[in-house]
Amino acid sequence: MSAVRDTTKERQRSNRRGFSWPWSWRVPLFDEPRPLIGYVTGVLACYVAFTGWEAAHTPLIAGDFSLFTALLCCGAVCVEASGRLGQPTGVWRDLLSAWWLPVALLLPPLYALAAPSALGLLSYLRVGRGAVYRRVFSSAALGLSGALASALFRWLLPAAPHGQDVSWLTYPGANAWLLRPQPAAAAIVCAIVFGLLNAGLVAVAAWLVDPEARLTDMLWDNERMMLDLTETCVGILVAIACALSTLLLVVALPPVVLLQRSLLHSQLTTQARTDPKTGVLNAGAWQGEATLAVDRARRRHECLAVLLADVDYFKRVNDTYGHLTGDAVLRTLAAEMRQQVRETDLVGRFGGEEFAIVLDGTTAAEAFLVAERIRRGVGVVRVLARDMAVGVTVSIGVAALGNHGLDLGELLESADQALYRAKRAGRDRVCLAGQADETDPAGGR
Ligand code: GH3
Ligand code: MG
Ligand code: MG
Repeated sequence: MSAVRDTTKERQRSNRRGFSWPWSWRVPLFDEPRPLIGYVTGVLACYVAFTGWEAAHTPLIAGDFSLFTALLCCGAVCVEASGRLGQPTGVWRDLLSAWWLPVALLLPPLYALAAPSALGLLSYLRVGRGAVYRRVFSSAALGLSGALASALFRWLLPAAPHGQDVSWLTYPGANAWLLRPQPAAAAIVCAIVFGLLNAGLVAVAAWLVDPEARLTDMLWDNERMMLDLTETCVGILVAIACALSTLLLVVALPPVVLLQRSLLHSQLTTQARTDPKTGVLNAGAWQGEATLAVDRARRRHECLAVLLADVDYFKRVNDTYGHLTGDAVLRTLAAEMRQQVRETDLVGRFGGEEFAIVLDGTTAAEAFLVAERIRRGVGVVRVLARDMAVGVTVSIGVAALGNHGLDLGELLESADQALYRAKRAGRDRVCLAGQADETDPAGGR
């Protein structure tokens, strides 16, 4: 305990001087769950051992080294060009694999091991700091995946003419053999292996941080699959350009930089619209989206409903189990609400422990049933705290466009009044706006 406190003090002192001492880096990793510490250490040990072995067995050749430097410079331009936009917090994606893949396919595994560490260090110094062990781990995971893809490529094509001391400016390029059908097919297979290995290594680490989450959910996510596919395709195209002539990197660089910047921009935009605690829309973003949805429904004479949900006796949860457990409960509730509605419905955090939902194309009666489903779903989810399962209930007010209001403001007011009635009637229930308690379709329950 005292060691942790001392190191934290040291970190505070060193931060004041604007410099972070290496020994303060150990704190975040050693605060993590033991299985994660073991896993990260194991991956790093494999990385070091593989790098040592490759360094001892790879002849250093001028042509290889120049190509490696050219690809690293392109990656560095990408880091610099996107760095000015800032960096999203938490897990975020970049398109740097566009440069790892050519390194893995065109050069021996040693270079694939070294490239992510070199650019990872640059990105750490130039863009953002964050937890060092995460950066080191992701560089090691990328390096190992790239090196294994590179070794596989060489195993599939034993005649691959690598390791010749060629001028890297020659045309047709020293690696033009890669464009023949068989090597091209092998390159695509290795690119897929590279992507899968890296995703697998990272997903296991994420699962060890949050064992409640399903490993398959971490691996199969539509958005992530699209990004992985784009990254792999861009990487293959850059490798092909590079195989023709390294000079073509000048042509490949601008579109990759632009893609990288737009990817980062979209992640920053999503983050600015998301409530960090619960992962649903924040109040401002919800308000904006909800106003558009209500206006659209009114123009098209379509139905739409708004739900306002408030957690019952939430203060007691905080008072009994602490605010961190309260936060975990809010996160779980938000996930449950998201799961109970369609992808297109808008779920937002309206206030502290209040959530608002817009249901497109939904009548008052249908919205009431959805609200009931949410109420029941929330009633059965539990969060573990001090070995106890903490559960809460919600009260929900429902208002429908046309029946209870003509714009978002009126709908929210009606839903709020219905919510107030639900609270007064005993909580853990749904009330429809404009109805007396006894006439609620569910009979107040
Ligand atoms: P009621 O059934 O009448 O809604 O009772 P309640 O205790 O939920 O209502 P009240 O408005 O008195 O308390 C809301 C509590 O929600 C108080 C506040 O500390 C807590 N809260 C608001 N935002 C957060 C948050 O982000 N995290 C945590 N842990 N608690 C929060
Ligand atoms: Mg409440
Ligand atoms: Mg409240």
